[in-house]
Amino acid sequence: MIDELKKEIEKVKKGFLQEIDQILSKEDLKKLRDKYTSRKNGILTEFMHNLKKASKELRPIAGQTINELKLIIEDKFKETEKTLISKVYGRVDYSLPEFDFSVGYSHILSNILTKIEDIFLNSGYEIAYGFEVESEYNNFTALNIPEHHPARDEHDTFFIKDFENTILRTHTSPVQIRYMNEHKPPIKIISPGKVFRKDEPDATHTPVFTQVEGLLIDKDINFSHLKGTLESFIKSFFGENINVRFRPGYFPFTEPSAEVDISCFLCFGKDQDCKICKGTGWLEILGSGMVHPKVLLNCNINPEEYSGFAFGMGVERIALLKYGIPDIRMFYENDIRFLSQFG
Ligand code: 2NM
Repeated sequence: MIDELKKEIEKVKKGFLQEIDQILSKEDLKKLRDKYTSRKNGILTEFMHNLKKASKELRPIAGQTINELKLIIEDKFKETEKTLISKVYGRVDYSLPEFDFSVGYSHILSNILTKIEDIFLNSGYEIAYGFEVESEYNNFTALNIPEHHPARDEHDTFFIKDFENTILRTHTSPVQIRYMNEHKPPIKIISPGKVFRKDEPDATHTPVFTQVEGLLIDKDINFSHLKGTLESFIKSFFGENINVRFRPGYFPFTEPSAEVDISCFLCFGKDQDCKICKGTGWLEILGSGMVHPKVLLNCNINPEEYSGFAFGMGVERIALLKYGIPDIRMFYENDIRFLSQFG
């Protein structure tokens, strides 16, 4: 008797699972629900009715068996209600909120660097890379930076512990030193990359920042080549309407040396309280000069035969000025609300 009931229930269960698998609409699901659970003539209700006819001994176990079926059927209905939509529309539930499919983009500093590189690549320069860990010789000595120059102080430079004469490069000039040692002129390169200085972070300093330096060596290169090259670069990068000014400067590795300013692209020198030029009308953007003969000699280039110019710029500083960004640290905080504005 109980075995018969179990067989019967197993048959109903199998039939139910097959039926509900075919369901593709809410209407059909409701019909199926009525067929099995309707209080008037649902299959489960009928089982319960028949239970009354069972003997006292059999009733509890029969009731339990029917109940188990009821739970299975109810669970399956609940599950089907949830999955019905995705079943009908393929695998996607169009009622769910959309995924955040935002696509990545390159960092603002990468974009600026790429733009700088493209301008020089289009003028026939090659890109040279070197090492972030360098010798004191390549970073300082070869560049005519004297033994007791403050830049060599351990307060300004990261020394590698337990390694003599080993530091993190403070500029990308050692790339040019290596390149000059390995190549004969003509030389026409830029060297972009990370540089390291032991600065306390503030609105305009981070201990790691990005630099691009350039170097051109050939016969009969003079200061007018430097001027023309940098004016042309600046107009390509900032716009044709920008004016350029060269001021005398000093670097141990160039002679003469010049600081390069551009006219303020925000106020054109007309706003005494200008946020970026502070009313001066000019923004310092580059350091430059004719490569010092001693530097050429250190790299086995004859200064009687060859001359050249070099320049350097900070990528973060250019980005700060270009977009009027108040704090250099914002580039590295990786706050999407900031970075996405340049994406
Ligand atoms: C600057 C400014 C002026 C420079 C010099 C050299 C080298 F290796 F050729 F001597 N590389 N870079 C240089 C010159 C860099 O950065 C503000």
